[in-house]
Amino acid sequence: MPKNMDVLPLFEKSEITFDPIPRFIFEGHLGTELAAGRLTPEAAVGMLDCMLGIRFFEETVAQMKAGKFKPRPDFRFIGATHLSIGQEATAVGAVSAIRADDYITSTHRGHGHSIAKGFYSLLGRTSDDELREFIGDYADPADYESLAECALQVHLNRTMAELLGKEEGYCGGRGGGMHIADFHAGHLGANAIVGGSYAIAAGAAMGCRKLGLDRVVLCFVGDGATNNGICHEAYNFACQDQFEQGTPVIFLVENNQYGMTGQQVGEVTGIDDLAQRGAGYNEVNMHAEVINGMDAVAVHDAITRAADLCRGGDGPVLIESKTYRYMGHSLSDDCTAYRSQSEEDAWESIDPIDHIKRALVEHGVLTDDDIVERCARMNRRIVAATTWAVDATDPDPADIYHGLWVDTTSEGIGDEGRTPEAELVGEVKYTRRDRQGRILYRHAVAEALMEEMLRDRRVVCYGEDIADYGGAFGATRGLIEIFGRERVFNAPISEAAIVGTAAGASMVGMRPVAEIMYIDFILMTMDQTGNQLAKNRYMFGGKATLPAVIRTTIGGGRGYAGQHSQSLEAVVTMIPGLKVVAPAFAHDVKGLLKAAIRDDNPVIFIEHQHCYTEKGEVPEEDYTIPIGVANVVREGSDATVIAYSYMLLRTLEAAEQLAEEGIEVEVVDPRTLIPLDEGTIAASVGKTGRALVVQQAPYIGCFGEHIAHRIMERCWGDLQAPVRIVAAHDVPPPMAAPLENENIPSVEKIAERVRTLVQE
Ligand SMILES: Cc1ncc(C[n+]2csc(CCOP(=O)(O)OP(=O)(O)O)c2C)c(N)n1
Ligand SMILES: [Mg+2]
Repeated sequence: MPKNMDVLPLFEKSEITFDPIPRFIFEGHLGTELAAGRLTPEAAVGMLDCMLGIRFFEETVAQMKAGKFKPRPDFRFIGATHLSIGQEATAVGAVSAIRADDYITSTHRGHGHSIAKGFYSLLGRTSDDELREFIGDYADPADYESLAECALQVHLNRTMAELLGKEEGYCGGRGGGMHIADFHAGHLGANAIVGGSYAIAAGAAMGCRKLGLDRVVLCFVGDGATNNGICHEAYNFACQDQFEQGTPVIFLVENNQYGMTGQQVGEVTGIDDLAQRGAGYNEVNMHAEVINGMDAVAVHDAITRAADLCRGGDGPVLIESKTYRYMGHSLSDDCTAYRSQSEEDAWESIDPIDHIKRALVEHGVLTDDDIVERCARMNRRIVAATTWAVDATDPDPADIYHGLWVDTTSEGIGDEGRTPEAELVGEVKYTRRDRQGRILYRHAVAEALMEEMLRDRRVVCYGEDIADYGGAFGATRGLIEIFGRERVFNAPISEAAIVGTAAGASMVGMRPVAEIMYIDFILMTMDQTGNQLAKNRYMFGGKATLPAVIRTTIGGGRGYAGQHSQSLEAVVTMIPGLKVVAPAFAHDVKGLLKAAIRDDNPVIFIEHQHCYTEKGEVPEEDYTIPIGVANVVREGSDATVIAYSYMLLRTLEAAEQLAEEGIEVEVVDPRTLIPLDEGTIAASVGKTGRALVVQQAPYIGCFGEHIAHRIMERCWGDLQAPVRIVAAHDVPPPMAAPLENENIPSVEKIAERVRTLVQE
């Protein structure tokens, strides 16, 4: 399907121009907002309360760190102490301007974001039932003057409990303060990887739009994060022209002037305002603007307008909020090495809390006495929350696996999830079978995708060149003709954003299938794959569900050398939280890909470029193959060979040769590496007493070592020889044919290794 426009060679003299990017255009104040009805007096008081909550909460963290929390003087705080004192107006002004059902992503300096999102989501819960549901068993409403007051206390208690690593914390103490998430409140998670949440937010926003949810994602990031590659990938991803209805994400850069110590202006960037970056990504400068982050009312104004733009289909929006952290990067940093007293004084003289207090009195909303009373009250809440959290339950070490995997799937979705006929842009077509009912492995991949996209509207496919072109290996060919560009689209060459957006989209209810062309490029995605996709469920106490599939390929044997021929499965198998599947046959690839798409855990699905052109019998019907179940492909009694992906095909050829010599090899295909079906492998080795693992990756640190080790642990008494491994050499894949042939295990090498094994 050709694209909608031709790109013609037009070389007329002209210049590229940018519209100006506004700075500090808000000229109002609390009075103007109250008069215009853009803020109610209650909302303004809520801003003060929420800012006080953040400040007292963080001051209490500092007290605990110093062993000076009076009610529990012996308690020693462990964990990170990135305080946002000074920045409260940005968190509160922004979160108060979005809806309770909107989402946020946050940072390592995220206490303020969490407190504010929970606070405002409770304000959005108006019914008693909703409040009671939130309170649960965490408190007795009878002890409080109102349900709302009780719910607020529970929110503060559970936030502090998470910082202290307690079971009652929002994430059961698995994440702590740097990885707190609160799914009641649409808080998709704080991120201790600087910039880590950029693509999660863009993906969540894309997901909201595709799911027809009228929601906005507010992505908090620091100034330091804007210099990380993922920032640029995420800005571009969110701005793509092909997303005609925009991406409803607000990137809110909290510019507190420093990374850890690197100064944004004059040192680690070449620009004075990070909003300027918006000009690089779309024709409207991402609606970028610079705002006064020390004034909650100004922040509220900007984010209200930004959310309106997003909901109206004009997102994304980039807002730079100028602010300042009063304390060090963490409590172990006293700041004197890199910033001056006069600079600190200048910012502290425009303190956001003093500012709103003055404004509330000036505009007759509160009296000085009211403010004293509100401060005392919030202080009592924070002391109560901290005492409660210190006394809360330590997680039981026996529960260490809690939250790693989810055991649900989308099996039961039924007809309501189906793609309506009217949404199809072309005819549903199966690949024509040959006389033996066979099709190519790559056709089986496409067929699995087609069936799952029909079955479940939430499934979308994207990746580099996967749309009109059908992917570098033709495995997605034909899908765009059936589902159109809304469901099958090309991604920019932004591997990290491809994986990160898939993670984010899956967290809001999509079931994305994203493609990374070669597994070599997965190294470009390592933060998104290893720190985000893999960990978000566990770190968030088992609350997040990430039903995303990352399809990728292994190749080799074509002279593509070091960066296009690796077998990097061990890079993903070593990260807990990812399922890893590597089928060799057309029948398996279809059944397993369908199972992977239905699985509610993230799956790295590894196809093999040499298998794409192999034929197999594949039924033209809906079937799945369970993840985590190995297949005894050939029975034998003399030795067990465990091989997966393309190495399985070579092993089967070797087994044929060996059979002619009278050596009967049992061949086991694990099909899934994580979870590994150790039982089937152990049963086979128990029978044959000898095991050889064959794989295409280099020897050191390979997944085959893990298989070999598990065999030794489980089958020690039955083994008649050491478990052996046939692997590539410990070199990057070389280009020259003789070297590459030497490197990738050949049929002859496998057969020879079995011959010696059976004699050991
Ligand atoms: C990818 C990554 N690099 C470095 C760090 C170490 N680190 C933690 S916070 C931080 C500074 C981040 O600066 P910024 O984004 O401006 O946020 P701020 O701390 O100012 O809130 C650094 C360098 C990290 N956590 N992640
Ligand atoms: Mg910073």
